[in-house]
Amino acid sequence: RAQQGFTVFFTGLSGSGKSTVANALMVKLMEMGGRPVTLLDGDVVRKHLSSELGFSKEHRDINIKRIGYVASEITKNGGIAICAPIAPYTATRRAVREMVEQYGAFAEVHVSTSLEECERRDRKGLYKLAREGKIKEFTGISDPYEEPTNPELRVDTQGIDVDSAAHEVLLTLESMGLI
Ligand code: GGZ
Repeated sequence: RAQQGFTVFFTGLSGSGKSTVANALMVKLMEMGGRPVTLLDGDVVRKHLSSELGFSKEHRDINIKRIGYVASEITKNGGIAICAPIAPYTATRRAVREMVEQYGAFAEVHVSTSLEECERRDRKGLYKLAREGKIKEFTGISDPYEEPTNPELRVDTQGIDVDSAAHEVLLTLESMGLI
């Protein structure tokens, strides 16, 4: 039978490497051909789908559920959805999993790069602003991040390159019988 659709759901702190690994994974999956691949990246979604939302728990939950809904539709139609938001709340991640699993498989990938390392990188200068109190409710600094307890994969981008991290995700998908 035709291969089922699935969703790869990255979660992790700002600057953990979610987007970078998600992009590398997208390229690898596209090269394999077969199914269409759709990337729902955190900041792109915020720009096009959730532009009116802020970072309160309520707004983050709405944002994640929108991403989950789109991913579930893609999965339903046999495609591959790659999501890469922070998604700090366990219950909300579980709700998305349940939405997607009605139609196909769900692989949660915890990009577990430590707060210390994310803050050391501070690629966009946001951690500095958060420390100064200029950005409120910043994940890891002044807002919670609930660590996933049972992700399909955990990958720390400190000490492993992007390509290897994306390869680990591919191996996980292979072991799940999805590719
Ligand atoms: C966390 C924030 C915040 C606050 C702005 N907390 O590194 P970035 O810049 O590009 O990724 C972060 C992005 C997080 O949006 P998400 O939609 O992924 O978050 S959630 O899943 O919680 O809805 C960061 C930027 O937005 N950003 N303010 N207060 N990240």
